[in-house]
Amino acid sequence: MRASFGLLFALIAGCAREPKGFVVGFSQIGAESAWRVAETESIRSEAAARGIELKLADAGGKLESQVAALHAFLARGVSAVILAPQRKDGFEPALRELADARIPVVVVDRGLDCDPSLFATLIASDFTDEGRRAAEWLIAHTQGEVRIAELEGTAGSDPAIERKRGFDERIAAEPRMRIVKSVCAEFQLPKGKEAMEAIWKAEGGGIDAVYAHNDDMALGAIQAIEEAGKAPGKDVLVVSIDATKGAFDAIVAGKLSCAVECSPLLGPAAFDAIERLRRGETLEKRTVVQDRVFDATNAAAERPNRKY
Ligand code: GYE
Repeated sequence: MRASFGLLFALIAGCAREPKGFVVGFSQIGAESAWRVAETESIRSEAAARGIELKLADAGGKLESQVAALHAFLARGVSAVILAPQRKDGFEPALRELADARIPVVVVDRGLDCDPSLFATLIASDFTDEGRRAAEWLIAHTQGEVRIAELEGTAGSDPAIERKRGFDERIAAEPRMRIVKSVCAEFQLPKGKEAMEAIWKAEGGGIDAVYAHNDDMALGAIQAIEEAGKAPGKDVLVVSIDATKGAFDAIVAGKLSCAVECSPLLGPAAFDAIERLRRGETLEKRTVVQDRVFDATNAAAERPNRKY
């Protein structure tokens, strides 16, 4: 049934909706991190460059608001939807309504646990692999016992689940490495700092490394480590994921040890997908964004090229 999805969409977009103009609704989670701000900007600027009207709904970090935004897009009869889902669950009923109304959905940034016929494609990084690569960096750059504090992203979100899985998988083979505490800090800098302060206190400073699911939480942890009178990057190694400009600066300053890249610049790929649906093409279900790893060996050279 979904094979004809693109064609149907092309027909509908071509007849009924075209006179009103081509309007894309973008349901964004919020602005909890530098990564997400960059993603919003990428989608906004790409729509503008293509002359496509974008309706941006920022859910302020609330799942209910994201679902409400999907219902509002449905009521308005937008031509297509871009969805960056906060959690893996909770979206299926709204997606079914959009599918029934033949409004195609391009999922970006994070994956979903739902009937895959309810969205046209998913464009996102391989979060499990990001977690593995962060663990591999720590394994390669430490010796002896390593007591790790883990700062987790939003509970129930694809990147938090998979980054944990990938990291755990790799360190399971290294008995000298042990996660002593995992705390959810919701991908936010102030919460990362608070969580690190609490862990430091509870463990009496017995932490050798921090694994943060994103840069913002790592930058918060770095502040907490400094306030505890220790040197991040030396006394306590910090590794994270995203590789934002802030992370690059921290690597160059010697405070962040490693940042696994996760690109938020998803606007071009998202609108390419929409244009292809518009032409009646059927899309591959999954596009994996390719990421690199940065540390003191390559960060300074790459810093001037960073776009986020
Ligand atoms: O790593 C983090 C953000 O969903 C991949 O969400 C994204 C993650 C990103 O807030 O910084």
